[in-house]
Amino acid sequence: MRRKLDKSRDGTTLVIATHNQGKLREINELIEPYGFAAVSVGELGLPEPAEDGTTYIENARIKALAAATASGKPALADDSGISIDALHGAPGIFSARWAVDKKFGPAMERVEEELAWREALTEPKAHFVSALTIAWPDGHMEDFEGTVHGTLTFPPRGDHGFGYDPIFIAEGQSQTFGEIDPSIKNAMSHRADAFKQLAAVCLE
Ligand code: ITT
Repeated sequence: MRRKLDKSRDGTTLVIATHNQGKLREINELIEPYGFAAVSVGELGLPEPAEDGTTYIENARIKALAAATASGKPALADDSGISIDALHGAPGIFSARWAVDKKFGPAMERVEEELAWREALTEPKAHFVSALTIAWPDGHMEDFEGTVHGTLTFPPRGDHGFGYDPIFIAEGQSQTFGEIDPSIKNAMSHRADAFKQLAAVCLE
């Protein structure tokens, strides 16, 4: 049975199981119109579980369940990444790990180098994926996965967003996710796609 968030039972605060401030900002904007306020696992002082799943959904479930169990409240986690066709889907679930010390300048340079080495730098196709999981303290979980397709561009452009946003141009756009207004990204992104599905099932 699918489960909705019920404000009378669950309250109006949703624990967001991320330590990534960019994601937190975007998720906050997505849940706010539904009357929920976010509190992050960082603010609650909860530890980061090991993300040793082999899929986005497995990792989102690990993060959401750990946060729901530790806080006693429903928790929402996002596991996401970018897959590049010419790199056979890499970095994929390892997108965060390509950013050694959380530095995305070198991670985007690595993407460019790997594409150059394969002579695949002409409008390389890529897509972002976001898996969103809501977990309740009793262990019930609901999962959703969203995608946005586009192409990569080098050098990186724009200061908005986070992570790989400065090299990604979504289909139908001419500016990178780093350049466009954040509200436009947040209406068409992989995270927005997953959230639309989540809202249809779990929110009023
Ligand atoms: P949490 O696990 O604490 O949520 P994280 O940054 O480690 O934070 P992930 O393990 O899900 O998150 O790694 C996802 C990486 O994929 C993230 O670090 C970004 O580099 C990239 N990514 C995901 N969504 C993105 C987006 O909307 N724009 C740019 N890069 C994104």
